[in-house]
Amino acid sequence: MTRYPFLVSNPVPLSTRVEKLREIEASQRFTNFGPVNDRLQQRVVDELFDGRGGCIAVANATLGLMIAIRDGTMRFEREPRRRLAIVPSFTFAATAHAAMWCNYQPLFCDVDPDTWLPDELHIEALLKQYGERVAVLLPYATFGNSLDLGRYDALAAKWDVPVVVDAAASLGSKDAEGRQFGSGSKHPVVYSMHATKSFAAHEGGIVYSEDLELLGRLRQMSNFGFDANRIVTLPGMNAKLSEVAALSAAEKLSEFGNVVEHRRELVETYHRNLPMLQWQRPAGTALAYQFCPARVNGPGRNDLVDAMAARGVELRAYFDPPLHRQEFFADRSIVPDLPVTNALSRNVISLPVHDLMSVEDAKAIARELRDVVATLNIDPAGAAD
Ligand code: T4K
Repeated sequence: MTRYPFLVSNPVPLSTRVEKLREIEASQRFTNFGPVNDRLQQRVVDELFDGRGGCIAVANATLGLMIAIRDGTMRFEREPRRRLAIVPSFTFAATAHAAMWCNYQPLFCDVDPDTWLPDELHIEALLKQYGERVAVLLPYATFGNSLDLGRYDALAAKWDVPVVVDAAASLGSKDAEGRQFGSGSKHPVVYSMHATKSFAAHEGGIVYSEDLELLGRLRQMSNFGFDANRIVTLPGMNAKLSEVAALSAAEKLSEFGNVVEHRRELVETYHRNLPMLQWQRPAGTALAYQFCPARVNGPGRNDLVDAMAARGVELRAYFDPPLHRQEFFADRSIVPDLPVTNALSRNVISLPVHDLMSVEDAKAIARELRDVVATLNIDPAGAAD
């Protein structure tokens, strides 16, 4: 029996917000940029981004990525050679899918062995090698870690390519200056509010940028490309967030500070109680921790996951297999040598972190894990296999 589930989704229970649901029903405004959406967007900018820049709410982060990629690459529409999107393989399927829906072929880059962020030197080497075939850079802010956006500004300028940031797990993560990761970015930065994220709504996404004109285009693209006269002047789809979904997100925003603080305590408990594991090196000042990833070097990762499951502790291994080892992507992508991704994905585990867990639960899970490591004779601090 599972005593400690990997994840328990915790969106705000809307059954306790009946008055607010009634207001939506009474307004007869259910979607298409209604007042609950407007207020959510304003509050996200004010409360998470200190009033800097702007954002649009979208139905989910995958659609947010798609419209942002489409917008950034529109200037290449008549350049048939520009067909590549540089994407890490150590990410969730959505990053590469978003590029492929926009008709770009993933060109996978490796990650840094310590921060697990996309390796900018490898990206630059790929840009040198593939030059004008590259249409877009799609870095993922791995597990909420902070990308150095200044480096991406420089790459974008030097190679004349747009950048779209996949920051799916980054709401609540702080950059090196202590600001919400993404603050002040001129590129679109896309966050998820999926039920499994620390910022758990039901479904939903936020696209943030300091470039308000860019956001205006994305808003139009999210509504079939209609301009103010309902004439289509941009590529369009339906990526709008409903008013009920926006309510779910707004209610989560009100408690989000406590959510992040609690998750930080759980992860610090793991760090203190499992000193033999290798942790992701934070590049910013804080992470929002959708879960707690760690690296277990030496063979035995799968045995460890199975042994923990037998003790009622559910672990996961995000992201194993990485994208380039999944046939669908492998058949349709360019796969250079990815030594760090290969080693990291073989050794990674994700420890449970969720709002309903206590610090005592994290200690108990750590005890079980120490015991399993000793029983299986795994050397987590050993050399990577
Ligand atoms: N880019 C990146 C890098 C991402 O990680 C994601 C999403 C995206 C883009 C796209 O964002 P969205 O378009 O979704 O806004 C889960 C999430 O479904 C997915 O959103 C997330 N990344 C990914 C990292 O995790 P799965 O396929 O692993 O989910 P699943 O169904 O196995 O659930 C994970 C755990 O959560 C299970 O233990 C069950 C539990 N759970 C799940 C749901 C849906 C619940 O307790 N309640 C629930 O309602 O992808």
